[in-house]
Amino acid sequence: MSRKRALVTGITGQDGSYLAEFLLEQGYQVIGMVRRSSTVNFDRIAHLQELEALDIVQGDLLDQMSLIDILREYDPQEVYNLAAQSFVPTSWRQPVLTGEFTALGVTRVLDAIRIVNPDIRFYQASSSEMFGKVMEVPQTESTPFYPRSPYGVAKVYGHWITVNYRESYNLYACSGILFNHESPRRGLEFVTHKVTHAAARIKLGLQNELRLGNLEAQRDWGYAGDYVQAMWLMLQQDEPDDYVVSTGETHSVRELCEVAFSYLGLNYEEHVVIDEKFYRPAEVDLLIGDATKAHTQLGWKPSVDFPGLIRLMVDADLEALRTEGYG
Ligand code: NAP
Ligand code: F7E
Repeated sequence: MSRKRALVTGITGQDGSYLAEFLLEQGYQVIGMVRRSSTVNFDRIAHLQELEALDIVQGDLLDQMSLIDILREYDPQEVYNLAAQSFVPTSWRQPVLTGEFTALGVTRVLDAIRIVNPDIRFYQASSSEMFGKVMEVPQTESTPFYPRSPYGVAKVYGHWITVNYRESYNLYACSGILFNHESPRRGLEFVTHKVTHAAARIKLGLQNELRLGNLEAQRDWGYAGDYVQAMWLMLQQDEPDDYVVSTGETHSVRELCEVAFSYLGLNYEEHVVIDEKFYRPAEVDLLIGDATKAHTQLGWKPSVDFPGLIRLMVDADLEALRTEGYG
């Protein structure tokens, strides 16, 4: 029997690497779409690259034909659209580009599916940033959206075009509304990794100060390895639907600093410096998700709690620095 095939856009990102690992473990042939660049940056998937069940192909969310050609050539049964400009502050600096990738890119993938094979099952990486200035606490699948950044606005478009193509063309298309999820593979500009990495460097005497923005912002932080399993589960149901994926707990950036620094026997107040540069033009103050639907219909539950997540990231940062010869 031939393997099931899945196309993953954004395979070089945090989630793409965990999803690829998970799908390969399930026996899939994984087709990873990467955009062309002058230098190859496959750090997160380097350990998978030699596997016969992984094909890396060039394509871009900005280029419709590349998407159509990939679907024609590889004939996947499932497509996971994880590619996006995903850093919120950049979305104010590059709002049009963010809209092209993160919003219209979704339509390009959906159109490619509609044209090549409407039986393909589609997952869209939607975001809790769509809730923005929250209209309800906690947030569920029916909470109205009020995005607070060009990124959030683009994700609202991506969500609704997914729903629209499901309703217009009867596609099996799902939108996963995932709350913040982190890991040692998280980009260093995101606040969790920025804090755990700096705490580890301070512990080893490599720096003394950490400059941050709004310490009072609250997020529902989970572990990326858990969240990619929810993506897959969404595409294994009888009917397509949209799901919130979250832990149901919220913590502030200040608490994040406390947990990371105290784990290393440090006092964050002696190192953290507030820098206006990291404040946003419009902030998302509080996110907390209610994932009851994912629990009951998908049987999905997170396995890593907030302190456990932060400690595993600190441990990984320390380990990486020691491997580089520090400490
Ligand atoms: P990430 O680490 O920033 O990865 C983004 C990926 O998208 C990278 O592989 C990047 O490729 C690729 N990409 C960007 N623009 C592209 C284009 N024009 N064509 C093809 N590929 C392109 O993001 P992540 O944290 O893994 O998140 C995955 C998805 O989930 C994103 O859509 C994000 O917006 C969404 N999301 C994330 C979270 C979270 O907490 N992590 C929560 C909710 C939703 P390069 O390596 O070439 O840059
Ligand atoms: O910020 C505050 C900042 O950049 C979290 C993306 O994956 O999750 C992510 O978006 C909070 C914000 O993530 C700094 O103001 C304080 O309130 O880690 P972040 P995000 O903006 O929540 C969602 C779900 C996505 O979909 C996105 O793609 O932390 N904060 N000081 C800071 N944030 C950063 N980055 N840097 C600071 O120095």
